[in-house]
Amino acid sequence: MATPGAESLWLWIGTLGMTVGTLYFIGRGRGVRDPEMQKFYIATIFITTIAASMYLLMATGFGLIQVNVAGEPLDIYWARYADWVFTTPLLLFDLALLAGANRNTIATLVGLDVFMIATGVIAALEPTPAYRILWWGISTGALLVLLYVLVGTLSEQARTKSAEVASLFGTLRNLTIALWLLYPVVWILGTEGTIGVLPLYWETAAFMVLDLSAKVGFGVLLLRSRSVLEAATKPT
Ligand code: RET
Repeated sequence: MATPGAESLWLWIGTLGMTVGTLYFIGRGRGVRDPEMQKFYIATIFITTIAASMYLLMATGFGLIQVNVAGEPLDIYWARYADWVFTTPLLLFDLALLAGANRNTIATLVGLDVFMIATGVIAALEPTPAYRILWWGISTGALLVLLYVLVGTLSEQARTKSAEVASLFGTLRNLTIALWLLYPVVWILGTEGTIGVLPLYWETAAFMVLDLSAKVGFGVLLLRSRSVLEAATKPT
């Protein structure tokens, strides 16, 4: 275990933001009785609950380890990956639910997603710089295929839904594409990559802003209107 440095400021802000998001989503979900609609609230509340606890783990230093890369010690926040491996499938589940996706599409998306995070963990722990980049490339490849399924198959399924559902799906899908593509960029520019343009302090800030937008921002947009969620759960 290592001690977090000045970047812990951002980790505490992340913890607070995810906690506030969780409480807000719990508030929004009160009184929702329809089991199909409850799925949106359950998934979204779990997303920020998991993130809040993993941010706390990082802020308190437990979620941090040191690995040796080319003989030099490197600080790795492993708790990020523990967060992402559960929360990114849940975000995709929310999108799939909105689009009325079938089981095969959901399984494909979740499978690609878990593969992406797992190969990202290998990239983070690998001691040889060239192999770190190789695993980053494999993980980024999985992300691109995943986004392709999102734009193709899932968007096609969303088009069978009512106009307002299809429009909310479009907004959330575009937000997801824009934000998710930035993760591998921050990773490779940051301390995990070999270029090292972004110091740990700014890398942590960047991931915190991305995480809050991709989770709390996403959830606020998704749970904003009950009538849209109601329309999404009705067969068309
Ligand atoms: C890693 C490193 C290797 C390459 C790629 C990555 C992608 C990560 C993504 C994370 C998304 C996280 C979200 C969190 C929600 O708050 C693992 C950084 C492709 C896409 C949306």
